[in-house]
Amino acid sequence: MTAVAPLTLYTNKGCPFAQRAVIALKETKIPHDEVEIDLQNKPVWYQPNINPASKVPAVVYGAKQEDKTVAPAGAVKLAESLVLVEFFAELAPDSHLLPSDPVLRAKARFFITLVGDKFNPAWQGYATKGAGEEAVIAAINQIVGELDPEGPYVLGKEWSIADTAIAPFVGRLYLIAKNDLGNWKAGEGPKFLEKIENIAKWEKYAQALLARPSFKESFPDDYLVESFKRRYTARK
Ligand SMILES: N[C@@H](CCC(=O)N[C@@H](CS)C(=O)NCC(=O)O)C(=O)O
Repeated sequence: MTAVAPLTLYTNKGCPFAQRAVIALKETKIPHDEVEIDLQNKPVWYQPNINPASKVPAVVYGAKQEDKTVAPAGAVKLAESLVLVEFFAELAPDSHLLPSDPVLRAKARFFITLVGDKFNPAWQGYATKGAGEEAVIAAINQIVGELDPEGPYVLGKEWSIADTAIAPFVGRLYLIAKNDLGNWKAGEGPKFLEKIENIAKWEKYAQALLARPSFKESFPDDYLVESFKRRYTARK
């Protein structure tokens, strides 16, 4: 790997967007520091000094940073999970996170638009707002149509930015369904899960995502179950 300048990731273990950045850092093996930001009680320095949008993930890159509450002279501040994932991929081209073939790059980016425009709104509407499951099944079928025929990942054998973008959300959908935590009738979560598990190509892909070490190591199941219980029960 080419030498990389000092890098600090500001993250939160419950945030799916931050998990994208963590997965990409694990896949690329870029040396870095991590700072956990408490989103319920955000440090006063975070917005003015690190990320004007006040969200995680964010990065300070390019100069040695003794004090994590401020970006030193000569460093840049970066944010937005998908921007960071591509940035890490470009810092570490050998990781193949961003394929060298322009067609595969375009496919990966197209897949990522499906995740943001179709898959995420559909399952989040179903799990939190009482919307029907039909939109989730339709989004899953559309995603299946984009998967490499052999797999196991979107583009084939290599894990890419596309898998990185969707994995945190598939993990949360499965966790919420398995533990029946959605804003739905009791028992509906496991039934829904059975339905999507029967879409063979989807299920093979979902299991490959959930088994990837970079995903598993950055997915705190028990912590997430507790936080979803608090969040979703409050809505019921
Ligand atoms: N579009 C952003 C979304 C990031 C985001 O919404 N992060 C949430 C936590 S999951 C956050 O930091 N929220 C804090 C706040 O809005 O105050 C990305 O992809 O990075």
